[in-house]
Amino acid sequence: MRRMRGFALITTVGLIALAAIIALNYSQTVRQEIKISTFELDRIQAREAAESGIWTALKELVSTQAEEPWPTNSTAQRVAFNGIEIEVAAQDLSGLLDLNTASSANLDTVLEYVLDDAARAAQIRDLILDWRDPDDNTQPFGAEDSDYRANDYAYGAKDAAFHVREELQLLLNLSLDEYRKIAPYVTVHGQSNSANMRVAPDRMLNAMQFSPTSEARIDATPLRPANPSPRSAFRRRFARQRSVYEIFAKAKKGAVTSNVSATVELQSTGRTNSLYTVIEWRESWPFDPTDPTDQPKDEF
Ligand SMILES: [Ca+2]
Ligand SMILES: [Ca+2]
Repeated sequence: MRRMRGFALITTVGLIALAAIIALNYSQTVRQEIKISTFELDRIQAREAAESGIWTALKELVSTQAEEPWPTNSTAQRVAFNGIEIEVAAQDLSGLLDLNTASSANLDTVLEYVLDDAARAAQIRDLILDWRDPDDNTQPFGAEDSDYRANDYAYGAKDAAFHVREELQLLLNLSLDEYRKIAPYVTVHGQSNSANMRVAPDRMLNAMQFSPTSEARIDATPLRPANPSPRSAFRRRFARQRSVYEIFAKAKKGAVTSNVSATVELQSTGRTNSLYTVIEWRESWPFDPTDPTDQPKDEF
């Protein structure tokens, strides 16, 4: 009888211990889930805030009533959404160098500044020219179909316009590091042989201003009059053939940082009843637009 009681006691103690272990595990799991939920909530709120930053900038860009139009040279602006501070920078893409229309001299200027290597700059300049020109005649340091074939590439020179900035990475032997250095200076939406210095970001001003070979001339006219008229600002903004902007927004919530970027074209005619078209939307930044240096970031 005593032995049976002893056995029952051991069993009971064992069961209590097991229950305690299960309860402990359960509470740890709950704590873990709460932590994950908080992180997930922060992630959602940060993303929502960053997206609202894009729409805020877009609203400013299309607004005809703005007393002080937003800077479009990548100068960071701060706005808030649901108590979350957002950093937003808009870049008029005529302020960057167009891969399709940039003159050979201007490509050279920017590439030499960015790479700090005149010989390599000349090579990449010629690779760009051969990629976009329709002929099969190789530039002195460039590459056409036969050169790509000789290097075991499955494709040749495109002989047509760059469609996106990232296409640069397809050029013969162009490294990822070189691409990351060049990317912040170039676009496919500039539509000019040079960069518009009045809306160029600081890094582009540095690249163009300090080069003796630069073809760019700084226009001394201020970007806008001291007391801007919204109507004239509107007309000026839409006077160009196309107005394309790249907008960057960053929002932080808790331990989460959300970066969103968008390329948008503002419409000048009523063909589509829409004031803008989103050309690209990214859940990341291709580079830090507010960084005045040309050092690439790791979080590409
Ligand atoms: Ca060629
Ligand atoms: Ca070609």
